[in-house]
Amino acid sequence: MLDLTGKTVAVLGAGRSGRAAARLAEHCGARVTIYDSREAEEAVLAGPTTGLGVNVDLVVVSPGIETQGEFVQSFAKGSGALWGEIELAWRCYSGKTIGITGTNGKTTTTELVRDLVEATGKSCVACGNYGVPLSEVVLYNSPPEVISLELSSFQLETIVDFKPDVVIWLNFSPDHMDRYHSIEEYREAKLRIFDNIEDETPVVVRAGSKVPERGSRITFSADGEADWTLSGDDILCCGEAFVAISGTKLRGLHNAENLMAACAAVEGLTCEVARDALSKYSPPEHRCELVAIIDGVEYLNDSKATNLHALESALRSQTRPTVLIAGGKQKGLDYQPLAPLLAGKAKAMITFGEIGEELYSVFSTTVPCRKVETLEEAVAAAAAEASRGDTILFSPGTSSFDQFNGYEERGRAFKAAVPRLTKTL
Ligand code: UMA
Repeated sequence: MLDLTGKTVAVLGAGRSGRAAARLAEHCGARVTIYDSREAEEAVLAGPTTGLGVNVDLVVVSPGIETQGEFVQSFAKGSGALWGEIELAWRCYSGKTIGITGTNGKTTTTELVRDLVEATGKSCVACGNYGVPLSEVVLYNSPPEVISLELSSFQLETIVDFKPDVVIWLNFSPDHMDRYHSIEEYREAKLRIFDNIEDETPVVVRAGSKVPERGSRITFSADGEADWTLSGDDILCCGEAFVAISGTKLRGLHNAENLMAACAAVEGLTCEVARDALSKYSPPEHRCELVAIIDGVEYLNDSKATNLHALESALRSQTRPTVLIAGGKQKGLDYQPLAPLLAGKAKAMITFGEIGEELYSVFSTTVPCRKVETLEEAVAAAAAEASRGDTILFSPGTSSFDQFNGYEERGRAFKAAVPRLTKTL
C-alpha cells in the first residue's frame, strides 16, 4: 500500500469517488480534507469544506471537476503532486488492471470482461466510471486479483504513472463538448490511456483506430479485416469460430464488437469457457435491451443512446426492418449526417420531445416520419408502423432531460409503455 504518513492531502469533490479517495488516503496515513466547490450536503471526515488555494502535499481530483478550472488550479499552485482518483487508487492496488475506454460500449465491455475473467477462475470486480470507484475496491478486505476498469476521459486526464496491464480502446466519436473546447482535446484526454504502457502490454483496438503504435496490438472489427471478426452469427478468432452471438442475450453489431474486445482481453480464455459464461450474461438495461417480442415485432430499449454516435451504432447494428423512435432534449447536435444511414436502415421514424420538430423537419424527406409529443405516443405510433419481422428501436440520440430525470427513467418509461400496448392490441 502507498505510504502517505504525515502527508497532507486535499481531495476535491465530495461525490462518490472523492469520498472513497479520502478514505483511501486516510488509510495510507495522510491527513485529509475534502473540499467541494458546490458544497455537497454529505459531511465526510473533516469536511466537506469550501475554500480555495490551500497548499498541501497531494491534491486528488474527482473526475467531474474540470482540471483546468479555477477550483483545481488554485490548489495545484503551490501544492505537491496533482493526481486523479484513479492514480491514487491504482498506486494502492497490486493486482492486474484491464483498462477499458471508448465513447460507447464501455459499460457492457467492462461487465463482459469481469464475467469472462471470473469464468477463468480469477476474482474480478468491475469498477471505475462503471459506478464503483477504484478507491473503494482497493479498500476491500480481499481485493480482487483482476479489475475490469471502465475509464472516462475525465478520469484519464489526471493520470500520471497509471499503467493498465491490458488496454481496450473500443471506439471514438464526439462527446462531452460541454467540458472540452474541441474534439481533439477530448481525444487527447482519452489517448492518455496509452501514455505509460510497455511494448508487451496487450492493446485491444478496433481495426483502423487512430491510436499510438504502442503495446502489442490485437484488432477486432465486425465489418473488416482484424484478428477478431464476425461471420454471420459467429465471432471468429484468427478465422476460427469462437462464440455464436445467438448463444448470448446481446444484440447488434456494436455488441458483437464489445464481445470481441472482451474475449480478446482475457488471458487463458477458451471458447468452451467463454460460451458458457456468455450464455449466462444479461446485458445492462437501456442498451439495445430486448424488452419484448409482440406479434413478431422486437422492441429494443436503447435509452442510453444520448448522442448521435450511439444512435448510429444501434441503427447500423439492426438486421431487420426497423422503426426508429428518436427524440428528447435539444443539445445543439447536428443530426443531418444520420440521413444516409436512416435511408438504408429505417422503414419509418417517430420523433418526440423537445427536439421532435427539428428531427421531423430534417428527416421527413428521407423516411416516412411522424412527430408526436410523448414517448408513450411514440411507442403507439411505432407499433402502428411495424409488421411481423420488424424491430422497433428506441434509440433517442440525445439526452432525456426535457421530459425525464435521466436515461434510466426514460428507458423504464419505454418499457412500461410496451406492455400497456399489448393490452390495447
Ligand atoms: N464538484 C465540485 N466542483 C465542480 C464539480 C463538482 O466541487 O466543479 C463536486 C460536486 O459538488 C460533488 C462532486 O464534485 O460533490 C461530484 O464529483 P464527480 O462529478 O466526480 O462525481 P462522483 O460522484 O465522484 O462520480 C464519479 C464519476 N462522475 C463523473 O465523471 C461526472 C462517475 O461517472 C463514476 O461512476 C464515479 O466517479 C465512480 O468512479 C459517472 C459519469 O457520468 C457515471 N461519467 C461520465 C460519463 O459516463 O459520461 C464521464
